[in-house]
Amino acid sequence: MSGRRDWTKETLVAGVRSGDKRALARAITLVENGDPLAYAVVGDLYRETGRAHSLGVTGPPGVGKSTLIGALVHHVRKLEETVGVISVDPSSPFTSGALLGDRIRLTEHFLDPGVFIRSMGSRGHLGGLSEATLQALLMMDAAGKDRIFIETVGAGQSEVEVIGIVDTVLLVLMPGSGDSIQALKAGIMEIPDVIAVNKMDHPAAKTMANEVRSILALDRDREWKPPIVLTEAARGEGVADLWAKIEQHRAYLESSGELERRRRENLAREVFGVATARAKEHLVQTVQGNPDLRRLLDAVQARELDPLSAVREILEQVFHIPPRDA
Ligand SMILES: Nc1nc2c(ncn2[C@@H]2O[C@H](COP(=O)(O)OP(=O)(O)O)[C@@H](O)[C@H]2O)c(=O)[nH]1
Ligand SMILES: [Mg+2]
Repeated sequence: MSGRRDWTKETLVAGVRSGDKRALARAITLVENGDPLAYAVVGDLYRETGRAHSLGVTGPPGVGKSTLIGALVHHVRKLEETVGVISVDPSSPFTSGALLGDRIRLTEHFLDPGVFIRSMGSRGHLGGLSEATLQALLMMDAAGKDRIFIETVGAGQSEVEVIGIVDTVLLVLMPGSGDSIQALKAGIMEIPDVIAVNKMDHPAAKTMANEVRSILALDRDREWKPPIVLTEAARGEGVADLWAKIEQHRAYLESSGELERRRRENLAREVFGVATARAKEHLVQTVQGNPDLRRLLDAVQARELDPLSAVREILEQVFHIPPRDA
């Protein structure tokens, strides 16, 4: 028997639609490689998406995000819902071969047909990591997963962008993650929808929770008050409570109309983001490949042409954008 199977758009679409793990895995690999076939598959399936609830799980390294996701998957499976997990944490990919202690909770789910777990590499995507992650999310959605969890390390621009595609944002902290507290306080970090203070077995956990509570209290006119839940992910403590809060947020999103508003905003941001990245790529390549345009840059360097005149000329030639001034 041949191990390889030649997928076509039709077999991929049908496979993803039926929830076939191999088709889903293949489709996501194609997305990661920027293969046009992947975009055709997403294009075919897109109308069937929008059913899944997506949860972004963010926070500093080591707070217990992966462990907590494992515990949440366990909990959700008991409720007979299906789950897709996407990890965009390059430092701790979920691999089926991993034997490290903190991955055991997830590896127990690798054989469960109701769970699909996937790491996303941060290889060069024009539209950034969020582009590939969104495509993967859409395919898991089309594959019928009820819940999609996305793990990101809460630092850096690309992680912020990735978190920008989900419905509900869960921030995970632990006693001692003072940087995140500062970031929340300074307004650098968007207020998440739900906060878990993990490692509640640590003596300083309650103090930490109180500190977060006092920061959130400053923000009185927010309609949705982000709940704070103490958890011990490694033992599953507080996980049912955390899930109840995530569910409350989802219900709030639906009843308030916020879900539609948020998705519209997220998708528009994504479309503009990817379009901007593509336009930039086109600009760079066109200028590099065109001696006349390159000469404009030389002329700027030689002080024969001012920078904005060069801009005007380049935009006109590359994008047919007419000069602004009459
Ligand atoms: N004491 C304690 N350790 C935990 C808890 N949750 C996770 N850990 C441990 O913290 C470490 C980091 O966990 P991990 O899930 O990989 O964190 P991530 O980097 O945020 O994904 C691992 O050694 C976990 O076993 C907890 O509730 N209590
Ligand atoms: Mg992790």
